[in-house]
Amino acid sequence: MKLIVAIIQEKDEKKLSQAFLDNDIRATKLSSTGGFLRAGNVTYLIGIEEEKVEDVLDVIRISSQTRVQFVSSSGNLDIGMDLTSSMQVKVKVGGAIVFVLPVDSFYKF
Ligand code: 2BA
Repeated sequence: MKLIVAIIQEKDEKKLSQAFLDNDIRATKLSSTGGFLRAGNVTYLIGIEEEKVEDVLDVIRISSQTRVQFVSSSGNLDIGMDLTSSMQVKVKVGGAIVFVLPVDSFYKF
């Protein structure tokens, strides 16, 4: 068995949760926050048999989009003055960040 940890964007959550239901994939949804953008995202925990891992990855891949966001970043202008300006930095987010971990044991009591 494997544990898939998938961090996805909130905008993809509805589509992905429906895809999990349609494909009979059991998942637990956690609300999470990106450490860099400090924006909400969603983390799924999915316990799955090893031979079905690729199927789950396909479902996540199909449901997750890459998006571009702009974040403000402060920078100093080197023109001999104590002047600080705010710059917009382009950041490409996602589609999904996925970890596949081994599971030693699985119990359901
Ligand atoms: P955030 O940490 O909010 O990062 C959002 C996006 O900002 C990232 O997209 C990446 O393009 C950029 N970014 C992150 N850290 C950066 C840095 N130090 N310098 C420059 N740009 C940076 P993704 O890579 O698609 O990540 C989306 C979200 O997935 C992240 O949100 C974070 O919540 C999670 N994540 C990404 N990599 C991770 C990792 N190695 N471990 C745990 N969580 C991760």
